[in-house]
Amino acid sequence: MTPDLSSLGWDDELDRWAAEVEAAVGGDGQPAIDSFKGRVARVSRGFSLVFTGGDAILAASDSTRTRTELEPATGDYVLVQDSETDGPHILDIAPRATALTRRAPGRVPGPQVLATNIDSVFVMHGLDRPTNLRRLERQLVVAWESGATPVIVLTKSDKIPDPAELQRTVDDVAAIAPGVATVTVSTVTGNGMDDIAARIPESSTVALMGLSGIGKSTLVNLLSGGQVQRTGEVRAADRRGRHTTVTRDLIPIPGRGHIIDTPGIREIGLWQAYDGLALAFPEIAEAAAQCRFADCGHEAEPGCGVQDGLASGAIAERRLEHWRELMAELELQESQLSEFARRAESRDRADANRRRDSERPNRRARRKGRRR
Ligand SMILES: Nc1nc2c(ncn2[C@@H]2O[C@H](COP(=O)(O)OP(=O)(O)OP(=O)(O)O)[C@@H](O)[C@H]2O)c(=O)[nH]1
Ligand SMILES: [Mg+2]
Ligand SMILES: [Zn+2]
Repeated sequence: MTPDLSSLGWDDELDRWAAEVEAAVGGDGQPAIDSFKGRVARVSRGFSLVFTGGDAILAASDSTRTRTELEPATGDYVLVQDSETDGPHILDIAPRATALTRRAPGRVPGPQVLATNIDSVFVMHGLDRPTNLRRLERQLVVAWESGATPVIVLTKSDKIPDPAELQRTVDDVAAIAPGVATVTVSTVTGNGMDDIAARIPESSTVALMGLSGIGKSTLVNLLSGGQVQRTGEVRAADRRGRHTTVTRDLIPIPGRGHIIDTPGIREIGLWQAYDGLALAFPEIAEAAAQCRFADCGHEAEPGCGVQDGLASGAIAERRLEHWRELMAELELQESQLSEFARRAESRDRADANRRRDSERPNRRARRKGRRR
C-alpha cells in the first residue's frame, strides 16, 4: 500500500486538472477512460513507479500515448491510463508547482529535472569534511531557482564535538546564506533530529541535495523508521562517498510528509537560474537595483549601487566575485543556447533546400514526359 493521495499532496486543484484531462480524452464530457491519479516516486529506464494511494504501479511513458512533451520526474502528479493490451502508461503530467532543475551533464545545453512539487530543498553539507562556501552558494542558487524554500542542513555534527567550533562553522555558513535557516543534525547522537522532522510537515515534500557520502540516505532511513534506502561507507582517504544512491526516490515519512532522496552530485550546473542567483545573493541584487544605469557593469560607472555596497561593507568582495562568475556562467549558457538554436535553424533550412532540390529533377522529368 502507498500513502493516500491527500498525504501525497494531491489537492482540489489537481482534482480539477484531472477532470479536465479526462474530459478532453473521453470527449463529450464523458470520462471514457480508466485512469488512476498518482504521484511519481521513481523514474528508471523509461518506467515510472507511481504511488496511487493503493498499490504502487509501474507505468510506461512513451511519446505516442502521453499527452505531454514533458518527461516524468520524481514528485510529478500524474494521471495513469491502463490499457489491456499494453499495460499502464502515463497519460498526462500536472503543471509543476516547483521544480528542482540542473543543467544536464554534457556539452549540449539542456535542463535535467531532479524533483518536482517540492516545498523545500535541504542543501546538505557533511561536517566530516572542510566547508566549501562556494559550493554551498552554487547549490543555494539552484535550490532558490526551484521555487521552493532552501534550508541548509549540516550533517554529522558529531564530527565537531566542540560546541564553540561547531557554532563558528554554523555562523560562517549562515553568513553566506541570507534568509536561509541553517540547522545541524547527527544521525549518531540524534542532535537536531526533532528540528529536521518539524521541517517536513504533513503532506509536504522535501528534496535532498548534496555530495555523495554526507548522510542523505542515512537521515531518510532514520526518519522513515526503516532501512528503505541503501547507505554506503565513505572512503577514508579522500572522504568521497561511493554514490550509493542512484535513483531519485520519493519516500514517505510516517506522520510527516515526504522526502525525495537523490544521488550525490559533485558540481551542480546552473540552468537558467537568474532568479535563483538574485535570491541567493539578495544584498547584491538589491544594491544593483539602485544603480543609475540599467546596464551597469558595476565596475566604475557613476552612481553604482554595488560599488556603494562594497564601500559601505554591505557587500563582501568575495561574494561579489562569485556572483560575477555565476552570472557569467548564466550568460555564457544563454549565448550557447542561441548559438545552438541558430545552428538548428540553418540545419532545418538546409534540409528543406535539399528536399526541394531533390524534388526538382522529378518535376523536370514529368514536364519532359508531358512534352514527349
Ligand atoms: N559520523 C556520522 N556518520 C554518518 C552520519 N550520517 C551518516 N553517516 C555515515 O556516512 C556514510 C554515508 O552515508 P549515506 O547516507 O550513504 O550518504 P549519502 O549522502 O546518501 O550518499 P550517496 O547516496 O552516495 O549520495 C555512512 O557510512 C553513514 O553511516 C552522522 O550523522 N554522523
Ligand atoms: Mg544516498
Ligand atoms: Zn552598478
